[in-house]
Amino acid sequence: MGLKALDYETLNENVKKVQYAVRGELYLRASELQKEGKKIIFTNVGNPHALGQKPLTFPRQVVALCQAPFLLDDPNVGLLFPADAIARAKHYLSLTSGGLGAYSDSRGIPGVRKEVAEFIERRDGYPSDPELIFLTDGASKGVMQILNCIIRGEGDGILVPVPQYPLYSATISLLGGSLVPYYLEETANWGLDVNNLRESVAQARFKGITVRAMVIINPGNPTGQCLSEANLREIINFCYQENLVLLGDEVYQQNIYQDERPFISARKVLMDMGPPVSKEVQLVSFHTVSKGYWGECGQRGGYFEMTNLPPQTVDEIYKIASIALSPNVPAQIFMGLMVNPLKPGDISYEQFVRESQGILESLRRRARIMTDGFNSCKNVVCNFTEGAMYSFPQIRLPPKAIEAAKQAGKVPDVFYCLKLLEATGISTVPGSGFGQKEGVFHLRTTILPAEEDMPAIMSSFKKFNDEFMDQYEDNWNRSRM
Ligand code: DCS
Repeated sequence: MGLKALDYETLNENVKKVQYAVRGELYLRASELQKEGKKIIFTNVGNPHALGQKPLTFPRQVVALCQAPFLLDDPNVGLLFPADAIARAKHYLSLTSGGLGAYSDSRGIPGVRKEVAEFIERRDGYPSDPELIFLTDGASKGVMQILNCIIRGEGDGILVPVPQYPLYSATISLLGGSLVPYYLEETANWGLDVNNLRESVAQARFKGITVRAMVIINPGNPTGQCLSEANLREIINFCYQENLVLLGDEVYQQNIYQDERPFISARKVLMDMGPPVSKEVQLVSFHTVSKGYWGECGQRGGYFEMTNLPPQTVDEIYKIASIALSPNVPAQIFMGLMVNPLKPGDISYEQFVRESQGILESLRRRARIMTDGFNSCKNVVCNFTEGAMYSFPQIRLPPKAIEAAKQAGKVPDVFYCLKLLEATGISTVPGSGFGQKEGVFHLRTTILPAEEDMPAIMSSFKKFNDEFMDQYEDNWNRSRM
């Protein structure tokens, strides 16, 4: 008998090439240790509820009622649910064709897409067309759909920031395209220098690659930086000159921990620039219910909005979305609730504000505790987390540690992160999973562990790190004597 299609040897090579470190070697080892009874602090994934964040009450009340519509007929419903949650549940149910158990339109429920368009208009000050908004199962699925439409083969390149969230590298590999890296400047707070972009494009072209699109992650993952308006304008101009589609990953737009650079959307900057740029540059922007103070990762809700795409392309994207029939319907309701939140005067408003502000303010404090903690450690330097959910310290590994890693058959930062995991139970992602400059090492943690646990986590990190450094530096120094 010959090999079968699902025998490993004959699998689609693109599938085998994919690497996704956020759930890679470190995560697998952490899961093993957990099974053996060790206490693991999972800081490898930006998954707030898994680290104890409580869901916001109002959206869960609304979705609970949508899931169990018979409760709406119960005369006692008003004892358990506030009137605004009941009204909102009825509103969303009226938008569905048969409740949460029915497929929706493949682009998402029209009434929810209208709420998204109204949100974008309020945020940016420019009208948005619900017909150009598609709801998706998390932002991930949207990114995959759009990259799928762009990448025709390995001659097609996508500009991706390095370090980057590996959804991009993994999807580009899977689709058989080429990743064209542009480096973020660590010494400039992970800023984006447009000259680096030009250099990257020139190098790719030299190799015969057609650069088709550019990804920005704002605020950045894993780097946490917030792009300034001026920087966004430069990026958009660059896309205009180079004829690139701009993919704006804006899933962390609520997660901002500094006041100098509030979030500004790529779409607003594009519109502010006026014609011809605002009429020419093709932009797709992504958002999610997984992040912000919602953190509803498990619900899998997202959307993308398309700007300056021709109607035939939008139709093709609709056709492809139709193959999967419908995005997850409960998640669409979460998206509606996120973009159309309670207003002052609503019965549940104050509680909602209290809960959401509480989460955001705590995240801001945790961002500070983590950065300060890392910067107090030997051979560790860390930019402040301006936004998103991660801290990305640089770990300056002594040559002896790099040598020891080689001996162990490990990439140096994987070696360090494994030792950290074994010693402290802190499960991180090595910087190599996101890409980094040659010979420079990092790790990524989320800033999500409970605030009261933070001091203990940081001191256990420091103890491990400083001992690790002493161990390998001592050896190094002694061997040089
Ligand atoms: N874009 C970025 C930049 C992300 O960080 C993530 C998730 C996504 C898109 C996709 O999110 P959803 O599909 O849930 O909408 N971040 C992963 C991470 O780095 N840790 O946790 C998940």
